[in-house]
Amino acid sequence: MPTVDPRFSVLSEDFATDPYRYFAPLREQAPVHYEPAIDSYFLSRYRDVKRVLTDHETFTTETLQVRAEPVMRGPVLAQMTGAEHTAKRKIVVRGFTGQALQDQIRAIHANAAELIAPLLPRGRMDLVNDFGRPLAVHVTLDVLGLDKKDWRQIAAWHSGVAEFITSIVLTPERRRHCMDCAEQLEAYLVPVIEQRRRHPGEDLISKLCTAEFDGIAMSDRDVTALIINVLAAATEPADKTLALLFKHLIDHPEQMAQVRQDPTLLPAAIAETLRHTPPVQLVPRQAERDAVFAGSTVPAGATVFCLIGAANRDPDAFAAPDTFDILRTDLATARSFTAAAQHLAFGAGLHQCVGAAFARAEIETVAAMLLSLLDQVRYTPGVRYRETGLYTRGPASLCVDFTPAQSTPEPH
Ligand code: 2IO
Repeated sequence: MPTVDPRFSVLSEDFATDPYRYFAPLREQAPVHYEPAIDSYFLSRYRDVKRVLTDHETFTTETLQVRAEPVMRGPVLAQMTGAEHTAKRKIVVRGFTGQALQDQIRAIHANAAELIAPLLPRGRMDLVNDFGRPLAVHVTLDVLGLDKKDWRQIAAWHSGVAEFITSIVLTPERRRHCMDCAEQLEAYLVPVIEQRRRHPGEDLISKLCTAEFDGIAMSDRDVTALIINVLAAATEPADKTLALLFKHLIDHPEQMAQVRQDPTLLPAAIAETLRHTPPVQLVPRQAERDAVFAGSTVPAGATVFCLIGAANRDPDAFAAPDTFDILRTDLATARSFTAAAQHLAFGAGLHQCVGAAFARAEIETVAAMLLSLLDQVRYTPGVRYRETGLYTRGPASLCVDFTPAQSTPEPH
């Protein structure tokens, strides 16, 4: 096992290549790892991460003012507190549950069927770049009620926004590029919001524009920030989770066979994918007062990063944590997409992901469709597998060969 060298850095090339091999040494030898270049602390133990995410008095989301607000063009939900947060969170939850979610599942199904059709006869595809990524963008645009003919432009602006949020260090040039993307995206959204306020439809933007909770409604700035927030949050992790699920199932043929034989195991496979390889690896917080972890002090005012991937593989929380096992008994599937989730892929506490149920529906719907359409899914020979990203992390590509199944997609 590697030891944590005093020169070890989460900003190093080595860590970026394979962070997972550093998680055990970090948990054991440097549970409070300080990174001088960015004056931040990295926590890796399950109980410490859980504490940071749930002790809202000591650890706030204040850091998003510099890490997110500039490109979100307004305050996002996760920055809000108190009655305002409760009310606006309820509005967003409503937009992702009940009838709204049922409509969204229909859109997911339709988009997936449309995108997979031309790929099927080829017997080969890149699950990330040919399918998962465009799918994530198309679905998100449908949810928001934005025009899919603009999808490449919106996806390009979005990647600038995502780069800003998920970069640990940004050069002034990249920062300028990200800000340009965000400003153009905002300019694109302003007339849309104006139009939805006048003629609301069934889409999420209309709901954000018209909804009220306890007499609290959303300002134009709130709506803009929430649209950009949803765009990033529904796009960034989606293709990664889908590809990681397939990677794990390809790597564990016996579990692939079990899921194919009993599709009701799919949610367990998704939950285990989120535990084993969470697509969002970092969650930032700000310490409002000194806090002691395992004998080390995180000083008041410090930025703290929760290492979600490390926490999810803490042996104090999960047995044989490095093993991918869809049948593990210490990860309850029914709880895995709710506030009672044991894994921390959706965070925890007041700001836990509002899109968890939507995420589950999306990955479940699409994975079920792929499993029924693609037989004998295997790696394309000779293609090297590579993951990228420190903040959001996933396969750069996942090239697979398959045999098209004899069935056609069921109408939904
Ligand atoms: C801007 C990393 C895309 C969220 C943030 C406040 C976004 C917030 C997250 C996830 C995924 C992003 N944070 N979703 O970690 O809404």
